[in-house]
Amino acid sequence: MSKRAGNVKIGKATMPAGGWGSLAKVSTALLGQRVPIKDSRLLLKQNKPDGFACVSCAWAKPANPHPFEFCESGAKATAWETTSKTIGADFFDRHTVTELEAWDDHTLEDQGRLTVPLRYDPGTDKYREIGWDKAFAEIGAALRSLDGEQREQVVFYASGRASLETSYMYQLLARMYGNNNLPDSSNMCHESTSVGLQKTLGVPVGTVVLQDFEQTDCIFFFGQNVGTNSPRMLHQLREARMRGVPIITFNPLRERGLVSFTNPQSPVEMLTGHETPISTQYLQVKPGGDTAAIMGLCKAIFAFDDAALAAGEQRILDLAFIQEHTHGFEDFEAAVRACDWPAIERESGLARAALELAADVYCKSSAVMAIYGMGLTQHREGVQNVTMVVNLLLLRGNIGKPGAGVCPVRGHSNVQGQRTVGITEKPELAPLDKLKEQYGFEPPRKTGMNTVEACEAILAGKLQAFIGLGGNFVRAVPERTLMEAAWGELPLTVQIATKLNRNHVIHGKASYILPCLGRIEIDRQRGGEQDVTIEDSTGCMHGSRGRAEPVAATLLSEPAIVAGIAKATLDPNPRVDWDRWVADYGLVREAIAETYPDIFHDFNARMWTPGGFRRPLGAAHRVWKTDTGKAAFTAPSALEGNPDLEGGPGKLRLFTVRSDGQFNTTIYNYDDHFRGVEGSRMVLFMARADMAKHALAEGELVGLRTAADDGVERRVGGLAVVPYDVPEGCIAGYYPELNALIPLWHHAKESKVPAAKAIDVILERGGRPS
Ligand SMILES: Nc1nc2c(c(=O)[nH]1)N[C@H]1C(S)=C(S)[C@@H](COP(=O)(O)OP(=O)(O)OC[C@H]3O[C@@H](n4cnc5c(=O)[nH]c(N)nc54)[C@H](O)[C@@H]3O)O[C@H]1N2
Ligand SMILES: Nc1nc2c(c(=O)[nH]1)N[C@H]1C(S)=C(S)[C@@H](COP(=O)(O)OP(=O)(O)OC[C@H]3O[C@@H](n4cnc5c(=O)[nH]c(N)nc54)[C@H](O)[C@@H]3O)O[C@H]1N2
Ligand SMILES: [Mo]
Repeated sequence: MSKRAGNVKIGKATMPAGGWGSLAKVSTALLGQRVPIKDSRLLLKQNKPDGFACVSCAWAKPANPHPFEFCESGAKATAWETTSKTIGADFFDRHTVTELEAWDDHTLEDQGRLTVPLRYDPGTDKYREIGWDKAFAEIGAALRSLDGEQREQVVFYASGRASLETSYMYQLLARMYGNNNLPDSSNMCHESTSVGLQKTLGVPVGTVVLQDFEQTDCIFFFGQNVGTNSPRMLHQLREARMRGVPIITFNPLRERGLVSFTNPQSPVEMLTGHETPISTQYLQVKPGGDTAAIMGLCKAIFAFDDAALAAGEQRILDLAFIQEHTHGFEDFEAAVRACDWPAIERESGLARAALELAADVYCKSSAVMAIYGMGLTQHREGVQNVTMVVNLLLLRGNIGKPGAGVCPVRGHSNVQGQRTVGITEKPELAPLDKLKEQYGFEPPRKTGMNTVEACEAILAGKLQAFIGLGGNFVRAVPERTLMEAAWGELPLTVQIATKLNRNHVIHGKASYILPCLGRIEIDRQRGGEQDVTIEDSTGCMHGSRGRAEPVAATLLSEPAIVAGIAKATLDPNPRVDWDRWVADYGLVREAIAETYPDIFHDFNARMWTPGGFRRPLGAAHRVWKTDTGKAAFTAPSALEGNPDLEGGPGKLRLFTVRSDGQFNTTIYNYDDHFRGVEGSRMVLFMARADMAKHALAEGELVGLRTAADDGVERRVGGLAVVPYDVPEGCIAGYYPELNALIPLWHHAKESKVPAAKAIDVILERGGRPS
């Protein structure tokens, strides 16, 4: 039954990003998933003020949406969730878990939606149906039986999709149970942002909103693949380009969506195939080389400023802003001046002249915005990369004015919001005193585990239970081989999920799968049909109303499941009526508003504000909630992003990326239309010069071994070589297939985000180094 990836076909990427070339395939995606015809009209409700918030990415939802406010990625996500394919108890009767373990990720999820609660039966090696009440009672009994210290060994993971209401209830469950072990997919994603921006600007999130795109006059774009991962943003980029706004891109790989874009809303562009070029300058920085690249930009800016000063012209630096609003400028300036061009060129892989050209554009612009993604955050120096972006912006006062600011592009559709309502392992980021006052319990004060620490605890056999609110933890984290082996020793695992995935077949000793409604489905409770809310990437909160009939009557909503576990696990608390909350999510919103009045006052009244209502962000108004009360310049400590895994002769630097055929560990298909690959995800993108150096032919199969001397062997084989425009010495391949190569200790220093964008590896042929 296991469907193996077919042979790889390498062609030309002919599809224009965002064009009908891609939207035409939407129908194929819908058909492939047996979506009821009436439900295909659902797409018109996607990201609309009275519709549902897309379950794909977190990009902003405009107040005046396009008629089709969705993209190919969003349409696929909708189709994938609203499929009429289902799996019930009979499916699990037919297959042992050992058998399912051999199935690949696509095949597992492609079986369709989970419909009944399941418990693993070790006697038959099968998942068996279990009633909801029994499931809650057993999980509750197991969790209740743990004493105080053991309760600190239970992890409550969240994957970034669940609503603000569910997330708030979930964090309350964890804290009332007795710990702050609330790791989130954010720990593998934008935690470098949350740490870096908080430290320098006093906010954990970006400052840019959609209107800024209309006012900006220059965009710097670092390490984000907009065409695949947040295609709706192409509208804003295209409109900016039509106004003549330069877009300067830093990315080791020439990404289709960053090169040009066809507007599906424009009949003329559709008919003529006309494309708008997106990037005006494309700088193929080495993976991990962004700190060096930004040092180069800053060095050039200082040189231009020196020249202006000498010539008696207007200064380039915004000295008034620096004086009034910032701290640490002198140290930063000294670090930049001390850094020499040869080091910058070596570490960034970019020529001085190219960086000077980009710096010149920066200096001639009065409102600059910096957009970035995983290319900056998933590095050893991920936090430093973020603070370097802030340094660049601060030099000319590009924060807190229209058209300027920092724009981290978040991944999961509510990952930012989950953090906002208390899903955090850092007690200082949660309003614990307020929770104590509101609910009359003593919230735990000890720092909880983040994702990497949860993995360490699992490897050390020190975890009692893992509860997952969505996600596919074991597939998304580094160190796959050791993690999968250790997972089986976990006494209890509970997965709240929509579809079968690797982390259900890799399970704990006692294991439960609890199937939930998706956000696109109508959520009927005692108090009537319920709506939920999410926060987008720009800090705006939106209502979301399910529109599709639930795929099965046996599903519970996520709030109902969290409440079910909570009621079975916690001592009754007269101030938390879980049943009333489930009957009416408006009451949960009132509770959220009470905990976070600044952000969520009048929550129920404001949740349908077109374009969302925005959370207050000091930095957007030049109010800096930092230690010094000012925005901070930060001198970088090191230029190179990868000091622990040493690059060098015989080694290549690997970075992992996504394709348009996936949403994280969910593999829709084996194609990557933008990069011209069909039929396989087991590929390596490599510069022709490196292919020649290693005497490799196109399509030839190679293996990789991680270059780390820690006694752990990390290998992945069977990768077909694809010639691609990447810098020499660097190769790219797909997440999650290559996660076995990432050591768990290889993570960002301050944020512990796994460094998935720079892994030093050795190429192997026939099991031997090439
Ligand atoms: N269709 C689809 N949409 C998605 C997702 C999905 O899997 N599929 N995932 C969602 C999630 S959770 C997230 S977090 C986002 C992720 O969205 P992105 O942030 O775009 O993440 P990646 O695909 O990992 O790609 C990162 C980009 O960084 C580049 N890069 C790699 N290393 C470096 C470097 O050192 N420097 C620079 N400057 N660039 C580098 C890569 O070439 C790639 O273009 O997308 C979200 N949206
Ligand atoms: N090498 C490498 N590793 C990476 C990354 C990388 O770029 N490179 N990226 C990292 C990033 S940015 C992220 S965010 C993580 C992602 O890590 P996760 O968020 O843990 O993984 P997903 O693949 O998004 O989870 C998919 C599963 O979620 C469940 N699901 C889907 N919708 C719902 C829902 O509505 N409710 C519930 N309860 N469950 C649902 C389904 O069962 C599905 O199988 O991976 C990280 N890992
Ligand atoms: Mo993410």
